[in-house]
Amino acid sequence: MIRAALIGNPNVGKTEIFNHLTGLSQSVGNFPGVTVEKKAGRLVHKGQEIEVVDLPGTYSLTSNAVDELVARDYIVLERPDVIVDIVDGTNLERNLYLTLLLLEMDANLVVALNRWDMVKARGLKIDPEKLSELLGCPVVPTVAVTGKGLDDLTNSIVNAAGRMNTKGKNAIQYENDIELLIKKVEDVIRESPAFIEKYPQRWLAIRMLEGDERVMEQTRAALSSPQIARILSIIEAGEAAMK
Ligand SMILES: Nc1nc2c(ncn2[C@@H]2O[C@H](COP(=O)(O)OP(=O)(O)OP(=O)(O)O)[C@@H](O)[C@H]2O)c(=O)[nH]1
Ligand SMILES: [Mg+2]
Repeated sequence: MIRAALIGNPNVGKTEIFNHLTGLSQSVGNFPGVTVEKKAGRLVHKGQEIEVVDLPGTYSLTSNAVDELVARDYIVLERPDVIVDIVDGTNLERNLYLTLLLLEMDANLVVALNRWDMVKARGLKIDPEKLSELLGCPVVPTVAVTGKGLDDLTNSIVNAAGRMNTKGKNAIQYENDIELLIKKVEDVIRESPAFIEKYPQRWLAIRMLEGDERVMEQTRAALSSPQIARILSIIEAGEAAMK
């Protein structure tokens, strides 16, 4: 069975897509924040069973906001095989922030370029193929309300699951000195196999360098004091170098 999760900013059409795919009916609303709990459903596509999870809307994965944690925890802890990032095509720039965060996590990503009907109606110029090239993942135009593009989307999910284990692909590379810091932090984290079994190590390292409070808390719980001291000194050295 393929496990796929639908993630995206609030009010972009995730639940509408979930309902079409699974035949279930979660409530859809014309305002953000309708989905507060994750919900799972199933479908069979060309003989392949797929479990789809509909997540509450989220703008980022670094935030400490409680309502964003459901989505973040699901993705980080449950590690679905494929993450389907539903993007509102009429609000592309804002939506792509989350897409970049997902790429940074080495997520096995498929992007649904939703509200394609409105993109067309407004005469917006978006080239899905070009976008796919830039992001390094499939981009499928969809119209959630009519179901247009959802068959293509499901095909892309199955294909993405087939090329699972893109780990280490690191779609986003930072400048050399930052990459070096990430590597140093990773070296420390790797000493605790239980910790990195739970979380992707590169993702953890980047969050620590970014000063993510929740990740630091979890780090303090998982690592020894000398290890934490080493990480803090890498962060400090990095901050000093960046000034
Ligand atoms: N025209 C058009 N409207 C859409 C499309 N997709 C979704 N909508 C509408 O957008 C609104 C939000 O859809 P939802 O499926 O509830 O969005 P969501 O992403 O689940 O929202 P949250 O759970 O609040 O994060 C609904 O009124 C949908 O009918 C689309 O492709 N085209
Ligand atoms: Mg929803």
